[in-house]
Amino acid sequence: MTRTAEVRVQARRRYRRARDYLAAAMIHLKDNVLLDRPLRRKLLKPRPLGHWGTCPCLPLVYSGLNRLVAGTGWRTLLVAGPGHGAPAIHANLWLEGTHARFDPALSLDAAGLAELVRRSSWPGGFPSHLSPEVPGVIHGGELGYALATAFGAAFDDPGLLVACVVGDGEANTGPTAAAWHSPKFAGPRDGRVQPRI
Ligand SMILES: Cc1ncc(C[n+]2csc(CCOP(=O)(O)OP(=O)(O)O)c2C)c(N)n1
Repeated sequence: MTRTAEVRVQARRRYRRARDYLAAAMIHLKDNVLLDRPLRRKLLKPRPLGHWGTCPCLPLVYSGLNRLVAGTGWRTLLVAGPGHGAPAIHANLWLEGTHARFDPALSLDAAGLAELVRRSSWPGGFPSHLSPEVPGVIHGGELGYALATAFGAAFDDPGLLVACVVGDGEANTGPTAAAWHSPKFAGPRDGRVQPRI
């Protein structure tokens, strides 16, 4: 591996560790996000909303798409179905500086980091699911409509690249079962969808 390639791989590993740590911290920590004090029970959120399981997957897709957008400028939409994946998306929004651009309290420093972590799963903080008040998010909250939304966006705009992640819980919903039939409605000028399971 060349030196440049090695540096890139290392950078991607560091980014992955940072965003995964941030998502876990958002779910569980009230404070002490830099872990510069001993971790005590009173620093943990008593009733975390959601779970860690879905968090490593979503950023993998998110940062892969980011790379594509940065390299090609391709118009892209990510439809994030997993209901408990909000911390993972927030972690990316914070690391890339989008949060700070729209809300100075979420600055790219220790104070902004503490605020990001405090707001997750906390009264008056972020909603537990992604919602339109989060920068870049246009819809969210109710489980079942990710696949239908993705098909609709792709049919409507053949030049738009749409990636859609559906969780196992959402896959059990009626709207998702119906959405698998969407290609039957595609006309000759509509965008195409290539599902991958
Ligand atoms: C219509 C509807 N029913 C129930 C819920 C509550 N709910 C939120 S997330 C979730 C589980 C989602 O499971 P999955 O799709 O596997 O996503 P993950 O848990 O991995 O985030 C449920 C039932 C909801 N948001 N909308």
